[in-house]
Order: sequence, then structure tokens, then C-alpha cells
Amino acid sequence: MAKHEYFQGIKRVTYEGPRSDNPLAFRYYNANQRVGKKTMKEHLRFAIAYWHTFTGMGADPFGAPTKKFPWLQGADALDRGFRKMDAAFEFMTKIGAPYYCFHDFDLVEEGDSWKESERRLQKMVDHARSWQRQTEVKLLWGTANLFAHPRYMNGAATNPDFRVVACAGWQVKNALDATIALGGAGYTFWGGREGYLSLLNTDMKREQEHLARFLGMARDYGRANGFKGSFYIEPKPMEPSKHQYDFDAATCLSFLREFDLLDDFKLNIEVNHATLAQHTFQHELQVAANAGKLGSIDANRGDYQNGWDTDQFPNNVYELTEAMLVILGAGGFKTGGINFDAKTRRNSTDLTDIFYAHIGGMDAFARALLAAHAILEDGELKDFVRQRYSSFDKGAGKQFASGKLTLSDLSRIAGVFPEPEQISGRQEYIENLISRYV
Ligand code: XLS
Ligand code: NI
Ligand code: NI
Repeated sequence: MAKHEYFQGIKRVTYEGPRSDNPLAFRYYNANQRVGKKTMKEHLRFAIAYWHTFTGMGADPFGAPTKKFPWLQGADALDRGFRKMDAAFEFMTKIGAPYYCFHDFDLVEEGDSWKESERRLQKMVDHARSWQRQTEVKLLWGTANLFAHPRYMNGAATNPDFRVVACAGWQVKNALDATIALGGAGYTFWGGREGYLSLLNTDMKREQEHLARFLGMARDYGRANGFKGSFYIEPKPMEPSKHQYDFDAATCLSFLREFDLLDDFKLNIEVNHATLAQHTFQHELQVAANAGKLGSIDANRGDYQNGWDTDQFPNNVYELTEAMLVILGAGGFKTGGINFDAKTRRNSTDLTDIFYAHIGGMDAFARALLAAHAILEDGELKDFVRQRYSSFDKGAGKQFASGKLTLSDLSRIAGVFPEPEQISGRQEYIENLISRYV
């Protein structure tokens, strides 16, 4: 165990029920409460994002960091890495999160040589392994930061300079090794710089072919070295690049299909990325689920007035209920989970704020899970949708759906009927039905 307690005065956060007014207790998230066939903990599989929570110090394009994390005060990089990890495991244990996610260089700062970086990473992996043994916290997924270093300004796997692509390969190999060593259930690719700023200097076709080649190499390496978890692609339309190749779920699926990568990759859907692509989160989840590729989610929320990834903590129970309907409908998480890719605001500078943020997010998802489960149990919503399409379950409608009719048949059948009567879509009725459970 760590010698030092970073979150002093905060005990393990427990469930106290909806009537509690203790700001450091859960009012809905009750880890071992059964909801259908699984406990809340098994359904939701919460993960803490190492980058926002322990590394993100509140800097923005207009100002210096505001957060004085005591674990980042150490004298040298490894020392800071160890302290940060001690703080992370203390936090994750106190909040009761079963998982975490990291980028390679969230764990420890990159060194000034390949060798030094690898040495540091190795030390951090050993430290994490020992923490995982002492606690029940596990790794949901690992990833490589292929966007922060200046060498990636023109892309990582899609960089026009092969030497930079090789650097990205070095990083992904190490990040995969770390993920495998720590028993990670997944490995994520988020391509913030895999895209372009101007088409005038870009060979888009070539870059996309390189990206596919690179992903295939990572898959082969992972599989050959014992990685049995899921590979995820995390769609995002823009920011930091102007045009990103993994624009949204549909774009990613068509890319994976084109390059024959669909068998090994699933999607990691992030709320704020969905809204940046002008979709709802639910829409993106459903597109992934329809292809059998709904792997994991990055939970956060955007801002209605701002057009960028504000990564706020989720708090809209109605919207989350709609999302949980899709997730439960698709059979729930297998290797994936709910990673809070969210950060406290720049002016939330107390360490306790990190607890309030996660408690709020976890409670919001717990309420949404309860509501969505009850809605599915009740069955009216499902029946309504089934009924809406029931003309395809019999007679000519069924023949059409199974490909037994021609366009001429349709034309002949249309002539037999009078003008179809109006059938209401009843959106408001259905919305009220959801409200009853929220
Ligand atoms: C950035 C992404 C990033 C990924 C991991 O917008 O959400 O945090 O989740 O690289
Ligand atoms: Ni994300
Ligand atoms: Ni994001």
C-alpha cells in the first residue's frame, strides 16, 4: 500500500439511498444490487480515465494549469509516475470503480530517448501490476497517445513521413505489451491526428490505406502475443484535425469493412464525439449495435452552446436512459464498459471535486440503468415498435422483406389497395412512457 494518503478525510464512498443528503455517498449506484440477471457493477463496468482525472491539470488554450495535484509535485518523472499511480489506485478504491483506462504516457512522462521511455513504462507496468493485485481494480483498456507529441503534427499511422509511422508503431507495440501484461480487456485506437487539415497537401486514399495496414499490424501483433481482448476504434469527426478519418460509427464500420478488419475491431462510442458529428449518442450506439460492433463507451457530455469536446460529466438521466435502452437491447457490455472520459472544470480545483464528479456520473448511469431495465421489462415500448412494423410479418409484406417480390409486384399490389390510412408515430406518447420511469 502507498505510504501517503492523497484524498485525506474521504472514506470509501458507499450507497446510502435516494434520501441521503451526504454529497460523498451514492444515492442510486448500489454495486451489488441486482438488476435483472446482473448486478449494477456487472452491468455498468465503470472505468476511470487516467488522463483527465490524474493528469489533466486544467490548462486551456488561454491559461496555465489551475490544479495543484499533490502527486505531480515530485522531483523526477518516475517519482511523479509512482505517486500519480498511488493516488489513482487510492481514488479508484475509494470510489469503488472496478476498472481504469490509460494512454502509455499518462502513466509516466515520455523520456528523451526510446530506451528511457521504455524503462519508465516498464517500471510503471510493474507498479500497476502490484496495485492490481492488492486491490480489485482491473484494466478496461489501454491505448497509445499518438497525438500530443510534436512528431505527430501531420498524423501518426497516416503521417506522410514513414519514419513517423514507425514511431507510432513503436509506441503501439509498447502500449499493447503493457495492456497484455496488465490483463487489459481491451485496446483502443482514437485517431485524433489521423486525418488532415488541408486536402491540398494530402493524399487521402494513401493515408487511409496506411491506417488500415497499421491497424492490421497491431491486431496481428496483439493476437500473436496473447491479447484476447477487444480492439476498439473510437470515432470522432474533428478536433484536433479538421477532417478525421474515423468521423462517426457508420464511417468507421465502412472503413473496417473495406479493409477487411471487421472481425477484430469493435467501436468505442463517446457521447461528446457523437454530438460533434451532429448525431445523438443513442444514434451512434444503435449504428454500432446493428453491426454487432458495440464494444464500449466513453461517457461524458458536451455543451449545448459550444462546438467542441468539453468532456463534462454526464448528468442527463433522460438521455442516458435512451442510451441504456440501446446498450441493454444489444445485450450489454462484454469486454467493454463505461469509461468516464470526462474532466472536472478548470475552476473545480479541490480534490473532493473529483469525487463529486464521479459520484454524479455513476448515480446518473445507475438511474438510467434502472429506468431502462424497467421499461424493457414492462414491454410496452418494444411491443409498440414491433407492432409498428407488423405489416412486414405476414402476407405480401413478409414476402417483400424476404426478397420474394419485384418492383412490378409492388406496383400491382399498390393498385389493389385504397390510399393507406394514416398511422400515428406517437412520439409524444412514447416520450411520456420513458418519463414515467426516469
Ligand atoms: C479525445 C478522445 C480520447 C480517447 C483516448 O477526444 O476521447 O480521450 O478516448 O485516446
Ligand atoms: Ni474518448
Ligand atoms: Ni473525446
